[in-house]
Amino acid sequence: MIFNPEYEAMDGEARKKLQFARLKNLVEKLYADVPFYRQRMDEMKIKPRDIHGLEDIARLPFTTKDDLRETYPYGLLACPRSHLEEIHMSSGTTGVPVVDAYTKKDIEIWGEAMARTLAGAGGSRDDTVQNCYGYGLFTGGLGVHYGAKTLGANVIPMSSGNTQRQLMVMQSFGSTILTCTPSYALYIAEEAEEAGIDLKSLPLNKGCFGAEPWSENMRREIEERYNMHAYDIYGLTEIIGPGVAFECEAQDGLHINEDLFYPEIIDPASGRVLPDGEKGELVFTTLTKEGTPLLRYRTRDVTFFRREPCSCGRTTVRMNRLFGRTDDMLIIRGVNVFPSQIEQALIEIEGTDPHYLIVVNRGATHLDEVELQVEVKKEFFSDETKGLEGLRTKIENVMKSKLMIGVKVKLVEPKTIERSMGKSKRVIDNRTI
Ligand code: DLL
Repeated sequence: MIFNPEYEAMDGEARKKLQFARLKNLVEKLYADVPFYRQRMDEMKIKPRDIHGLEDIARLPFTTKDDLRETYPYGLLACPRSHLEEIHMSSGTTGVPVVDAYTKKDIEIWGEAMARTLAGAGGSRDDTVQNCYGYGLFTGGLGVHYGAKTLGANVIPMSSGNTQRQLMVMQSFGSTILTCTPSYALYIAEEAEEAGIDLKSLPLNKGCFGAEPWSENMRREIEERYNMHAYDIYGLTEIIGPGVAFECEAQDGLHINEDLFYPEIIDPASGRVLPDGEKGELVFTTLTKEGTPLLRYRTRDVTFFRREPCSCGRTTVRMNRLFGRTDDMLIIRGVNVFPSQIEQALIEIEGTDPHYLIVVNRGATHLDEVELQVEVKKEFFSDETKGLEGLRTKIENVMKSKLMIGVKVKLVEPKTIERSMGKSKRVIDNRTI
């Protein structure tokens, strides 16, 4: 079912007109109300009146994660603070705080975008959504929640974790849609198997999975283990959270809600806009947002666009499943982590050298496990084991509080981590997805 055919199945030319009107409005607003954007546009000698067509977007400035960091927390706010209704922040908070501040209308639009997403997977008001994305600052939990409510479905706000209880609820309430990260879906499946629960016999028949990279292999495995259809959903805190793009029942690319988020693919090196079909960095402009609207936000995610008609009847552009990122961001159990954050935290801990290696594995449980190998200063290493154990626990605690993920620390002797003549290799990612 198409949740909102007026916009999702809109005639292409009419949509372009709508996008242009919204873009023009946005640029005027940003120039008038957000000093950061006014300054950028002044520097580039472009005024809102110079925007005559959609293609003129290429003349407007980009916004980057660094810009968000420098303007944290309220520098990009485009409305009075009293108009805000909710604030979210990206999961990897410390190094790169990314804020999304929503007005009442922004939350309504989020609900709409997510209702489209759930409907894309075949969801309707008859469904019971077991929502195991984390509730809180992370956008996954509440994003799905608002979408389910807008759709008129029943939502069980489980949040992630406590797998035994997830299984109990799944059986008792007859959940029909599962929403969580794909790796958590597989983890639940393992636990079910161990507990002798036959997932295939449950009413659960579809799932919306995203927030981390996954593959066709993982899709097949989830579909097989649950006897369900598994759909890829995409979004990011900066733009709205989940609800930016979603797969329909054709499972053939993700439809972008392009009346709400204007998408571009650029060459990450030159910033040049690339034609449809060419792989590059995904860029979004928020077309209706009131709280923290963004102009040409560089997501660092890599994909390409397809515009041929889809069998589902939606006319929106589709993006391919993501190929990866242009930066070194890791997604560990749904939490965004930059190696630089780990480095920053280590520098502050006495007794360690800034030589480290992050090893990421996805074990039999399908959950990400991180081992952080850290070199210990010479004087510390000759110390008694008690001191070393204390240091190890301290690093683990610091990482837990700064990164919000658990890491296993392995202290190693000075000069054991391989030195590099060029760009040092800080991460060994053994996950095969
Ligand atoms: O992960 C929002 C979300 C919640 C999306 C629930 C889908 C479902 P952030 O924590 O800001 O927001 O992380 C955004 O996660 O730039 C991608 O690199 C990655 N990502 C999100 N969805 C997918 C996906 C949420 N379907 C970052 N496939 C993005 C691959 C994804 N990577």
